Amino acid sequence: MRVVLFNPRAARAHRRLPLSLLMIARVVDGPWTLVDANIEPGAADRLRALCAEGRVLLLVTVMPGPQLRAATPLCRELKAKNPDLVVAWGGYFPSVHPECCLEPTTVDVVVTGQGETVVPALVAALRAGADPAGLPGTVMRRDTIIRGPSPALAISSRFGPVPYAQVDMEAYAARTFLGTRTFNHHSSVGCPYLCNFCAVVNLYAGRWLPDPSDDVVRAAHALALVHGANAIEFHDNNFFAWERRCREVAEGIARLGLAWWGEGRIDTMLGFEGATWEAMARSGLKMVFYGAESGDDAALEAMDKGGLRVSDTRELNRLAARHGIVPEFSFVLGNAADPERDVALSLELVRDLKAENPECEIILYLYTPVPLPGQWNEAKKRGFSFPTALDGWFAPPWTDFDHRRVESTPWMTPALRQRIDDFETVLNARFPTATDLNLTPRRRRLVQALAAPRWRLGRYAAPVELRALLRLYRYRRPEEMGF
Ligand code: B12
Repeated sequence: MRVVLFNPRAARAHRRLPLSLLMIARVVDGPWTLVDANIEPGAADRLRALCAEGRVLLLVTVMPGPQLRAATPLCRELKAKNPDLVVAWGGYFPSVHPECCLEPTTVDVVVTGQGETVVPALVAALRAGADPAGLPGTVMRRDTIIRGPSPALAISSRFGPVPYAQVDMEAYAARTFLGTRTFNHHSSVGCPYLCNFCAVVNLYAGRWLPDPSDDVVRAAHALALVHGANAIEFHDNNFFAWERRCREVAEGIARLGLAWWGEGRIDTMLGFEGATWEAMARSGLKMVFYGAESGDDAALEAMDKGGLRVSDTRELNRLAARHGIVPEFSFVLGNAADPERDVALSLELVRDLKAENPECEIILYLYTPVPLPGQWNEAKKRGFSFPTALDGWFAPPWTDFDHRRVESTPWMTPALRQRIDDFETVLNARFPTATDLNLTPRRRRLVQALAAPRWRLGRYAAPVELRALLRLYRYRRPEEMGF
């Protein structure tokens, strides 16, 4: 049985190594073929031809949103044309909504969580002609839904290095604000926290297994010295969860002259020693993405942020500025208990953060339910539910649901959403993100000057002139360019 790995096209043009699949490729016994619709214009046709050769196991990675919309009709078409084709989906969407994916015309197997621990047994069972239903980490539909037990997580680097030699690395060398040849890496599995708005908890339930620092340093060396990387984005859910590893990695990569980026927790990094911050700054760490989430302590508590306080966010902002490492603060606005208060206090916090450190980056999301105790219970109580069939995800409001930009919860009103949008437009114009490469210095100065009076006076309502200018300049928000 031939193994074909497919990365459906994501929303925006992005050149990032499809690590979800490359990590799995390491455990496939025998040859495999990768088809990546994000870099290959004729990807769907190549996939059609490969599947037509017969006896194919098609492994598809699916994120909510555009990848789901691209993968669903294509898998239906491929399965209709090739009756012996076995389609397995994994990744965030199927892991959170497995039953919804298991439509016999579309998907045969859902793999939940870390794929490396599941795929060897799945391939072996299919090659032996055995029924894989009930295998650890799988969900399948028979007369009922059969869910295998959860396999233990495994340290990812134990499965070997990412198979760079078998992909067109030039196609993935991306120009970003970090460098002209940016590659992505992923050096841990899961996240040790249980924030109740984050889909990572659905997959990993508070478990976190980091690759040893030597393996991370080795991967960075390969990217820099063999593939010419001058920047690395660490896409780990929580790269900075363990101080000693951060320091060892920073020291190990310092001589490579890389610029790098990663995601971390405010409270963890506030506890790091000064020497660790200095080592990270020396090694080229340029920016860290943090979940600030809210300017309201009550909302942070309701989100299970593990004791994070608003004052921590303020302190981290100052600490990071002292070390010259830009903090990128992400907010998840629209908490169930009191969305008005949450939004008001959060926008106030954004103003303060900008006043203290104008270089800090701000990302505003709206709360999007994930099935976890907490706000989800509140959402359900108020009549919220997910579609139960795949097609349900392709009609409004679900089409934009997972972009976390639409008012999807019963308590988020269009007026409040508009207020956030207006504020964000003025914020973007007054402090355009450093990550947007489209914006020339002249244009940057112009939008800033135009937005300055509104920002100073706190007049955010209907900033039509700023919206028009940002649209004209095709302004890209940080989360669109950041990773
Ligand atoms: C890189 C990235 C992107 C990239 C592209 C990713 C791609 N697949 O091509 C871009 C920038 C395009 C992107 C966009 C979005 N993203 Co994104 N993204 C990530 C990020 C940072 C890393 C993904 C990654 O490569 N991980 C590394 C690999 C090794 O891990 P993995 O993907 O989990 O894969 C493992 C398992 O899931 C499983 N697996 C995965 N696929 C498959 C397939 C099979 C067949 C099997 C067996 C197993 C399997 O095995 C893999 C190896 O262990 C994650 C956060 C994270 N750290 O994971 C968010 C994340 C996946 N993104 C997320 C979201 C919400 C989005 C957006 C929808 C929203 C937005 N506002 O940007 C958009 C739209 C995407 C789209 N559909 O077009 C959420 C998903 C949450 C959810 N509710 O499901 C995440 C988890 C971030 C978060 N913490 O909220 N993203």
